[in-house]
Amino acid sequence: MKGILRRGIIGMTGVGLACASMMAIASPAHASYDELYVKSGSTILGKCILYGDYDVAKVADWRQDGIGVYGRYKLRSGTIVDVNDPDGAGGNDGYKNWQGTGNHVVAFECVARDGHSSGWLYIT
Ligand SMILES: [Ca+2]
Repeated sequence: MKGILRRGIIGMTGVGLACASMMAIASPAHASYDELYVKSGSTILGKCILYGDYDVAKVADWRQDGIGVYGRYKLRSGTIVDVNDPDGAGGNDGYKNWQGTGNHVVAFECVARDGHSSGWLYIT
């Protein structure tokens, strides 16, 4: 009786592990969300986001001040791509998608065209 109970518990643990590994396969391999703000003092000039599997970029200029904001995204291939939002807080966010290209972002920074920068964030 004791032996059967113990086997039952061990069996359940095995099922639990199988479920956990199946869930890991079902979910995206590198689901990500990282954001950077570019600021002038305490004023936020814009925001740059990386999401998807480190392969979707979105850039938003927060202030209609005549100065655009761009995200500078460095890809695994070594190519650097600037994703631009010209100016203003309107709905024209910069957007770039590398899904299905086999490429993804390894580092990015958020830059205002007056020279302010968030500094680089390296994806590890
Ligand atoms: Ca602006």
